[in-house]
Amino acid sequence: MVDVRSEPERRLRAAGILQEVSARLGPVARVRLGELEGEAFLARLEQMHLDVVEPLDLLYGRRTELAALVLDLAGVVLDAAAARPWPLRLLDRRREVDPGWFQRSRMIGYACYADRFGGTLAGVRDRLDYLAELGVTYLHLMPLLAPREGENDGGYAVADYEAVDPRLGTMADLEELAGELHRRGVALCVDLVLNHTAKEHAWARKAAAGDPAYRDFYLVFGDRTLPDAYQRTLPEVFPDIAPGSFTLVPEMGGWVWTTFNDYQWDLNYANPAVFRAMLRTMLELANRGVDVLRLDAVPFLWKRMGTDCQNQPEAHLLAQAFRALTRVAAPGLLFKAEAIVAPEMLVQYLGAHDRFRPECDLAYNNQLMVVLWSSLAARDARLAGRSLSRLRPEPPSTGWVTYLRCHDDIGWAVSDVDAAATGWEGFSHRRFLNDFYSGRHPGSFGRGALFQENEATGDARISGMAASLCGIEAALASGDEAELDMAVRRLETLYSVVFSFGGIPLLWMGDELALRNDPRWADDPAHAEDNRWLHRPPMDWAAAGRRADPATLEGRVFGALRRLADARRSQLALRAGGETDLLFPDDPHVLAFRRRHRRSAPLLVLANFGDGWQSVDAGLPAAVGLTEPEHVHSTRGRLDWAEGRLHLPPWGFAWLTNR
Ligand code: OTU
Repeated sequence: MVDVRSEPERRLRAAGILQEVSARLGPVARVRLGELEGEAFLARLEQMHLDVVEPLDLLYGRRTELAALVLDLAGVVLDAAAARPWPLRLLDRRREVDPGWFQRSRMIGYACYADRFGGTLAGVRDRLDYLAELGVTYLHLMPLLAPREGENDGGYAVADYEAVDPRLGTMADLEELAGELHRRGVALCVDLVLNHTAKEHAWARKAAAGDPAYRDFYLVFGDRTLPDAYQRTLPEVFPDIAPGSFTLVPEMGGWVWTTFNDYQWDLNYANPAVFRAMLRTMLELANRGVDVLRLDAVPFLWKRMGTDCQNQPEAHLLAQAFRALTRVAAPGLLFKAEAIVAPEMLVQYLGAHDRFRPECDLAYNNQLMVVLWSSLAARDARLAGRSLSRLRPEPPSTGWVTYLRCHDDIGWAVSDVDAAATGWEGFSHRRFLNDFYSGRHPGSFGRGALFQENEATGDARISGMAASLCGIEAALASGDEAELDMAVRRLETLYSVVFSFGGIPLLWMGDELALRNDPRWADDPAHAEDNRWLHRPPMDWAAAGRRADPATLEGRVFGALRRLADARRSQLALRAGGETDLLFPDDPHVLAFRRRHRRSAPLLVLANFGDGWQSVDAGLPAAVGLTEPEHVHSTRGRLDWAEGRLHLPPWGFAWLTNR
């Protein structure tokens, strides 16, 4: 990005442009929104000049007349503000007064496919009492907009952003569900697949029919020269099912950029018309009652020759401009970044750049997820401590989404540097993890499967449900009760970290019942090529029926997660916006960190990844400010102090606070 203007110059120009736009739009806004709301709308617009005009200038300033673009987009936003239903405006009002609403320790997330959980959107609504039992306040429904027919990458190939998948219901059903969730104090998160559309989307069809305006919505190359040049530095996301990043499409007269599957065409964000169209889509969903947009594959939005075409500065500028503009109409809307990237690049999606630039409010903490599984297999928490301590802190107005499993595979984002500092070799450790979780390692309790093994690089990722990866599946198969106890403990301890690291913990559907891999995952021919369906089983409502019985596996796991949720709610230190400090105890099996928030007592979390009793120096709590350590929650419901040490049972955890 070469920009000849200096930053102060750009700022002045930005402020000037927004003043002008605001003056032109002002009278209309006051009429359409009323005096009070019109004034608030204009104030938001003007306040955001740094977040809107600057990014747009850098993105499109050389291609279009900036003032006209801003005026046009502000008009799109005003239309959305005028169409915003009253109940949502009331929510906005609350959230503007209380911008930390999503950071509270009462926030507990749950992610599922609507069809696999409840059949339809109406079916999901009928199951909300179940989620209430778990204390869920944040519901992420996997892609639910109309996808292409047949293979659609789990809904990540959208054919129509304006319609709900007809098998799930209608937009009216979505509105009704959102309304019911809001009455229950639950926020709704929905996927926005913005990097690509299905090749069946109307934009793609028009492009293929020769409409030049729509052709410019995609990235098309007449011959292989540029694709080959790009491909030299592009990693393959699906080397096995969709090798390469370009697809020859005769109707388009060339090669179309397809980062993921060949039916998913990447959008051309260098074209402001694409930005405008996606902005409208976002506002439309916000006005249906969606509270959080999960920005799918956001690192991929901008391409640059000679790079891996991920995490480019422009991808951040796009997210910043989208956020600022959508907020003007829907101040209660949040963005969640789905950026499964190297740890040093992650916090940038939360706005941590050279200066804070509001970007996404939430981001998946992929690093935590990866090192939890790494610690479990290695029975060693040192790598986890080291790499998590290197994670730059998230800006105080944002938060992590912490999780153990999701619908995707686990990619071993373990840096060679962190591995070396632990005395391991990065590549062999990643290979060990693949062997361990695919069950090939001698004595392994993991029952997952390799995903996208890359012959050329030796890389692979892992598919599998948490219960299968942590040993529950293996223990059930062998009928070994003691081993089952240990496996349940592993699951509980992993989640004890997810629930206490800070941010919103997100449960993946089925983990609360220890659901295992779906043995019938390949039955659907549209899924057979993609073993991520192993860990996307249909909800087992019969198993859920046993959740109140502590003598059953389901009862034990469900009860454990409920207790974690209850304990979490009582701890102010767990709200997002606080700080997580990694500690380095004298036992390599124990992961230890302190969670702090300026309004509360600290919380000390200890998790034992060893298969025997382990201990930390009894002075550790005092050393981090817990002079009168008090038990909050733990595997055994009490703290075991002996001989100057605090002892943790095999695979056990403990939460302590200061009396
Ligand atoms: C996402 O994942 C979704 O979560 C996947 O289910 C989709 O297949 C994919 O996008 C395409 O829509 O590479 O292996 O840094 O890691 O966007 C999964 C982000 C992926 C990428 C992520 C992507």
